[in-house]
Amino acid sequence: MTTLNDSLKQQECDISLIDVIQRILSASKDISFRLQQGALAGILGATEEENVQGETQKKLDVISNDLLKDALKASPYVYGIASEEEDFAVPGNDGGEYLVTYDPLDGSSNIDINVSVGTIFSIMKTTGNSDLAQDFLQAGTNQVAAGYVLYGPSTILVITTGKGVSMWTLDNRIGEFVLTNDKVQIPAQTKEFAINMSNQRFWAEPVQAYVADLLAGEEGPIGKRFNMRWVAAMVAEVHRILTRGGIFMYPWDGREPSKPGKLRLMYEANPMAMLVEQAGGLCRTDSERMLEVAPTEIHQRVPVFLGSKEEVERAVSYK
Ligand code: AFP
Repeated sequence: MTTLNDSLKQQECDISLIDVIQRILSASKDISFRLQQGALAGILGATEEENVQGETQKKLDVISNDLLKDALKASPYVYGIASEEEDFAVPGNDGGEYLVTYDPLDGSSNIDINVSVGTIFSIMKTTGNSDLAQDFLQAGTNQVAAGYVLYGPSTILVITTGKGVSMWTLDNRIGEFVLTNDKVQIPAQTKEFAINMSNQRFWAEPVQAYVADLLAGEEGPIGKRFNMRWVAAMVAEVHRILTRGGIFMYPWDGREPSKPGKLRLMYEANPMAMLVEQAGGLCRTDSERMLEVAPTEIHQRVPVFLGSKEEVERAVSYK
């Protein structure tokens, strides 16, 4: 049986990177266990706190964030950490070489209804910038590894170190991730799209026109009937797309207060972009390749169009 460590070594990852990845996974196994316990663990419901985005934090958001932070801070190889649930970058160890960004529990509003959520992570190298917050502001092309752990009917790790994408299923009997797909590929074409249709009236004209063409089906200019799916957790949408193709969109919209999108570049869009590109798909903002966006702040938001190559090309071609 190929172990994850063997696979990472075959991909020429050094010991320090493997250590960082294994620490993320050990925290994720703990998160997976707590999610499975659900109400039995007394963890559901909101805290009184709000995070930096002004959203109500779920208790398990806070617990997951702390589990990951503690695991990573204990690594001699981690120089700094940035999380959706931390207002500012958190220092790690001075001798460390890696920067880790993560969304500890993406889709957390799904927890109380027992629907899939996940942990998304991205790993880069420090540039040596003495200002830690600035050190993080590197384009997604600098990521050395990215992935997510999806907590669904089974717990699945999806990971890339820049040499393709593999999927690993957590075998709870042995507490290890077991390789279940070593060559994840996204089909170039699709008939499935994902977008929060309730925001339709706020979208910009090109997105209005593109989605109208999708809805027009066989009679429209695209000439095929599309199905729609919306789990409301990016991690689950991306997992569906890595499994059978599709397009996922969270575009800019004109709601007030105006934001450039809902999703965050550094710990949602960039790691997903690396996975999607490594699996043969595309991930773009409305104007550029996601991995080439020059970040201006850790909690920056971006519009996202990702998935099957030909469909993403079509979506962003509307002007
Ligand atoms: P939460 O982690 O706050 O639940 O947000 C999840 C998310 O950022 C992303 O995973 C989804 O794609 C998106 O929100 C769903 O947003 P809607 O609220 O528009 O359904």
